[in-house]
Amino acid sequence: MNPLADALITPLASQNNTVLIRHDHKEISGIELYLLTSQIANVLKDSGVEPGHRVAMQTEKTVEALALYLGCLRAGALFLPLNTAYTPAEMKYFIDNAEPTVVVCDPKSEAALSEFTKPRGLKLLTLDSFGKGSLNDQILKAGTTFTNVARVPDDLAAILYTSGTTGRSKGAMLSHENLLSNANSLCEAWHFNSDDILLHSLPIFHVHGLFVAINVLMKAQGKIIFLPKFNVDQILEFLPKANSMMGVPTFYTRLLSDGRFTRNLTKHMRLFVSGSAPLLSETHRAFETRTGHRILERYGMTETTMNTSNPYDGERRAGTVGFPLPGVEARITDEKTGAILKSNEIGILEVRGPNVFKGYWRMPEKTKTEFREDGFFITGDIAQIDSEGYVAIVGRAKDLIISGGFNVYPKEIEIKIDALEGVMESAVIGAPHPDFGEAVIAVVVCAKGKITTAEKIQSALKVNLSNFKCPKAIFFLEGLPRNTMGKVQKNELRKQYEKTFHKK
Ligand code: MCA
Ligand code: AMP
Repeated sequence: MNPLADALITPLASQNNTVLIRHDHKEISGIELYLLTSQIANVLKDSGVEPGHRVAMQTEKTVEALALYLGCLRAGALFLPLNTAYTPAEMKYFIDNAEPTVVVCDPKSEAALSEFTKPRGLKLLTLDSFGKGSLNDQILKAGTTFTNVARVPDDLAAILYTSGTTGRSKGAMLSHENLLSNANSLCEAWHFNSDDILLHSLPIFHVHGLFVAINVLMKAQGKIIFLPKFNVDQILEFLPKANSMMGVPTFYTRLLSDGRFTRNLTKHMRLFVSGSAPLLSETHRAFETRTGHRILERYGMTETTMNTSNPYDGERRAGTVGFPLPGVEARITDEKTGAILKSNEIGILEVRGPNVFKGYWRMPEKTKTEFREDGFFITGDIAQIDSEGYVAIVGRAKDLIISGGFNVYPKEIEIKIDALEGVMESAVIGAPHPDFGEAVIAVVVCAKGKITTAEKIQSALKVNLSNFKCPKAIFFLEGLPRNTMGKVQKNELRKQYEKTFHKK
């Protein structure tokens, strides 16, 4: 038994029909993809990967990268996908923390990454955006049969890093059961079956693109139009071939701002799903007015995969994330006392179910503080459940910015800004942004008698920090607003700078 491989990968072996359609229109059959996963599982085994070992990947989105995920499942390894925007300095932390046996990277970052993979004796393989590189060289020489490594539902399948309020990233450990139970629930909830063709333009290094989109379509044995990234022209080109799409709100606002995205173009579509960040009610309404489709919004987290979803058949209510998925329990508690609140009361959202992760990698103490004694996981999202059971996310207790679906924890950036020459302190906040929903801005106080500039700060940050985390605007103040306890009043700053990205 290998729960995920049995459910998602084994059926490919007898699928002669197309399962993936690439951006260049090349079609890949189930059998071809299955063969590739066998070869990759053999490459991993020959590279010393044993069950439970980690395999890290920071590459562009290719069929080979997807097959690496599937090959890891078959080999009993833990897949560790990493954002392509991470700089080598950021990558070093993940590699030190997760200690993968194999790291697969883009050839462009091979030299930088080998500086720390080599001394640690880790195997570094490359995979470029055309699927070529040293991983592919080994694939070509590898055996084409592989017997899946046996796994039980509680065994880990993946580690996905999520940043934290302390600025240190934590690896969320997800088991076979976590991922499979969610894929099963979503297939049922969203009526996916083998007739479906999903337009896939999300990255595959996060839960949304990988475990929601890929696992669900593979479980349903549907087809995936597998695009390297979100690009409006490409979406418009492939929409007529698809019947469903999943995306972050930025995808939908970008499509709406293009006149070619019409009711006619979307009339054959069965489903549009949104998640990872709040979908504004105005976007929900504008989408319906333009296309006649009501976007189905759902809610999840790296630690839990999907928790709630608006109904497929019932009312998809704008501004809500629907009902808990089958098997998932949700409740609202008082942030300070932990007391369970009644319907319509606002508090912290807690969830429990087979989807909830096994804890943070090598952080047992941190894991403990995020769970209640009765097994509920404290999400850190502020929510409300109405008398009909609809969950609405109304805010966040955690200091988190979600920009275009990517999470940014202010602390990580504040630490970096505060360490710069001429800076006394800083506060990093999110400001409403027409494209990204929220964008990162920094408010900086210069050190006494010293002066620095926004340009200096930007260029210093860009050396080691992912682009999406770098502030899109920097402001200077004489001092940060604080309450009587000395805590920085970020709400005041958010109000002061809320119009930063307003369209003129
Ligand atoms: C790119 N940039 C960004 C972002 N993406 N800045 C802030 N936020 C971003 N998300 C930077 C670029 O580096 C560039 O910087 C500038 O902004 C303009 O980039 P642009 O070309 O417009 O961006 P893009 O390449 O088109 O990407 C935008 C995107 C992408 C398509 C929205 O960010 C994306 O695919 N987001 C999806 C994220 C996602 O999958 N999240 C799911 C997480 P410069 O000008 O300096 O070069 S999973 C999750 O949250 C949970 C579990 C859930 O519920 O799903
Ligand atoms: P991550 O840790 O990257 O998985 O991000 C999870 C966070 O994204 C959640 O805790 C929420 O704050 C947010 N999120 C995901 N989906 C939604 C949604 N539909 N509406 C509002 N926030 C969301």
